[in-house]
Amino acid sequence: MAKTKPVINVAFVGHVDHGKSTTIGHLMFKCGNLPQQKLDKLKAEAQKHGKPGFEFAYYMDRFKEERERGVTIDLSYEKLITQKFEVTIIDAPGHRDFVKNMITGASQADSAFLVVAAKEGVQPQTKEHLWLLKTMGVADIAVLVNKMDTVEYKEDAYEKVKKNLSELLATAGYKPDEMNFIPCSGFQGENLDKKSDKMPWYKGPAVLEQFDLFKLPEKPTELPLRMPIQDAYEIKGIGTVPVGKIETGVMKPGQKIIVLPGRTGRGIQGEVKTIEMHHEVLTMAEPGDNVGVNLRGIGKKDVARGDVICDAANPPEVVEEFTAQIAVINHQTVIAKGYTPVFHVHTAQVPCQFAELLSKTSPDGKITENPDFLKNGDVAKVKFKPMGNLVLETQSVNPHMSRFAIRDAGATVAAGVCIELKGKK
Ligand SMILES: Nc1nc2c(ncn2[C@@H]2O[C@H](COP(=O)(O)OP(=O)(O)OP(=O)(O)O)[C@@H](O)[C@H]2O)c(=O)[nH]1
Ligand SMILES: [Mg+2]
Repeated sequence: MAKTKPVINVAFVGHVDHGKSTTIGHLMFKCGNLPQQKLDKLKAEAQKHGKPGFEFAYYMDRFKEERERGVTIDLSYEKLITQKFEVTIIDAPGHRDFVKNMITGASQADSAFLVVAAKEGVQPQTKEHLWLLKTMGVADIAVLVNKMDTVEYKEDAYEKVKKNLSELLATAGYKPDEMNFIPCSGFQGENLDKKSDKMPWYKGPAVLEQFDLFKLPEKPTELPLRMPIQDAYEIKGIGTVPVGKIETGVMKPGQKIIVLPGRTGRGIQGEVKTIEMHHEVLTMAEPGDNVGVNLRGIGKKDVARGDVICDAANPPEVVEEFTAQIAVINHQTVIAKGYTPVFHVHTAQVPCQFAELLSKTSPDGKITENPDFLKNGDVAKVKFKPMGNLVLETQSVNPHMSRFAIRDAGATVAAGVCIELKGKK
């Protein structure tokens, strides 16, 4: 079936418990995608687990452990048709233990809602997620000031959060003046599908309207096919089905592809058999499409999260070493040569060593060549050596495949972009 509306991927991110899943679930209910009967069942289940109030979140939190604990652990996806778009909503976990899943979600997003609870305001993962959005190239974001019911829908509470967030957004390089800050109550259902009469002081869009205000993402169709694999399923009667978002290029049935780095590090050749999105068969998929593909010649053991499906005629290199520009966001002490944290690149997670510190600019503007160490606030040029097989491209060749986040001991230490690389022989 042909697609009727342009597709955008919108992630909900932000600190744990600020109401991302609840807001999505309630919006789905308002839009008729979650029937009353099913909601009643979810409500009963939430009661049973001693989690009253989690019924809307349960719509997105589908795993047993997520429901028992009342936290989102992995990403979940939901389709919503708006006036302008076919939206894939990506519900990300806020808990700090699951930031790596949030990064995968951010790597798939075109736009995002940063969700902040009105009373709690800016919290650690509000900041961390914002930096990660920036790193993963999500330029178009709106803020949801949620749980407005807990502050009696008062304008001054909203203004306070807006002010704090604006400062944070500006430091991360966003333009808060050009962004929407939407007050809502995900739980009470205020300002979700239509403007709330509880907040007459608010003149901006409701959440549903904001989807249509996001910019239609550019589609880099002229670049070669790159589809980072988010997961690979084995489906009875069909075979191996990798799923993920197409970053660049187009994919068509019959196309020759190579999956890189693959298990061997040298890639594995195959051919696209069929492409599906939301259970519909596509004759062509484009950048931004979140698809499942059946590949001829490729089995479940050949592919995993972090591999990239590439145009066989124009494959990227598996990286021997690379130079990148990084910003150090959050490190306990100092970073020196030899440090080997985990790099999150598209959907891949590979340890890379800081092989050479080439130069740095400190927050005061001072430039140091060959510095001995890096610390928070420094922007640096560094040569890295991957400790495994990794596909990455330079910003000039393919910006969509050039960004990464560096994580260590459960925190995002730095973020960066690849500017030069040397491939493996
Ligand atoms: N009062 C009030 N409570 C809310 C609102 N939105 C969510 N909650 C409650 O906040 C708790 C957490 O909601 P979730 O939707 O699971 O939060 P989340 O941001 O998805 O959490 P993680 O995915 O684990 O990061 C639940 O008890 C919800 O009922 C709201 O608008 N008002
Ligand atoms: Mg959640």
